[in-house]
Amino acid sequence: MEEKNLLERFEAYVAANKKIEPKDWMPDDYRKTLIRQISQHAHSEIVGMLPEGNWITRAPSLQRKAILLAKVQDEAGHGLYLYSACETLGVERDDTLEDLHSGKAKYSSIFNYPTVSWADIGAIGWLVDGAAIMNQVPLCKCSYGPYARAMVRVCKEESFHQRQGFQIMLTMAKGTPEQKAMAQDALNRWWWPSLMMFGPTDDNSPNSAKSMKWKIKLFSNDELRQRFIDMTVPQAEVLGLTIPDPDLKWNEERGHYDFGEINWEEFYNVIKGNGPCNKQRVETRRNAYDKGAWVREAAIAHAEKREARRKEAAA
Ligand code: FAQ
Repeated sequence: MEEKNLLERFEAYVAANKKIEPKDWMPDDYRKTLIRQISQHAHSEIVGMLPEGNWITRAPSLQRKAILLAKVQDEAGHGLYLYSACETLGVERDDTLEDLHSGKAKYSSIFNYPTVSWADIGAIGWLVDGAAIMNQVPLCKCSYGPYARAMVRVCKEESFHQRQGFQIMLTMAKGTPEQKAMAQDALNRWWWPSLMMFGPTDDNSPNSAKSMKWKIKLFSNDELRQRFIDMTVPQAEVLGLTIPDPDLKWNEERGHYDFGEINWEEFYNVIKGNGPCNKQRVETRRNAYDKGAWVREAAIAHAEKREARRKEAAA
């Protein structure tokens, strides 16, 4: 079939909300956009393990340690589903990881901020997982089958993570004045970076037009950011904490909260690699990859042995 006809058929398929599968014809740009977004999403999950991993041994009780350990493990799992989804598009996992290690590929800006107190673990679960869910629930209905299916399980786990974060914040906010102050301090530091997770404003989002046309993205960056704010403000009220934005105000006419200006200079600085922890995060990932070489080799040797045994038994 001619390229033009293939494209028309592809677009009609997407318009009818059908899923594109790995062996289906797809425009090169669709494939490239998916590889970019899914690999960056996978990198975000595994880099996202680092700020929280930092607190596993220091969590305040055995139960909190066990919960945090399980959450961080879930994030490793999300990274694995996403790298697998990415591989269905014809790229090698090692190449995508190389892009992370060389600084060519991005990962979410949020994971370049430090976790300085236990309350930060609450704020990450409540705000960062909250923002991740807002962005990712629509991805369960995106046009690419393997990505959409991976997202279903990811979102279920993220909603558990969000609740555990809120529960930590609630315990601290209702605790001693010092604990409440720690929770407020964490909210002050994580609020604005959480809003940046949704990406630049729609006017400054070069990838949105194509991604929305192809139903990779179903809602724009600004739409999802607004939804997140509208959902989170009442939750802060339940906690008795103050969102650090003097311009935050319910707008009856719009039916949404108005909010203050995001510091876009900070955002672009962080995604260029100059945030507080960028260098440390990439260095940690690179070391983990190098030190894990023997595990990958052993896993391959084991798989080869099993395959040889299976063939022998079948012969
Ligand atoms: N950080 O044209 P757009 C999580 C880049 S997972 C860094 O608007 P797009 C789980 C963007 O890549 C969090 N870079 O781009 C967890 C592009 O650069 P490029 C990750 C950002 O793709 C929780 C450029 O700016 N979630 O949190 C950011 O249409 C707790 C222009 O931007 C996903 O990856 C940013 N915040 O929209 C784990 C979800 N924003 O690539 C541990 C899937 C933008 O051309 C603990 N991804 N950029 O060089 C998406 O939905 C989209 O990719 C957006 C960006 C919305 C992130």
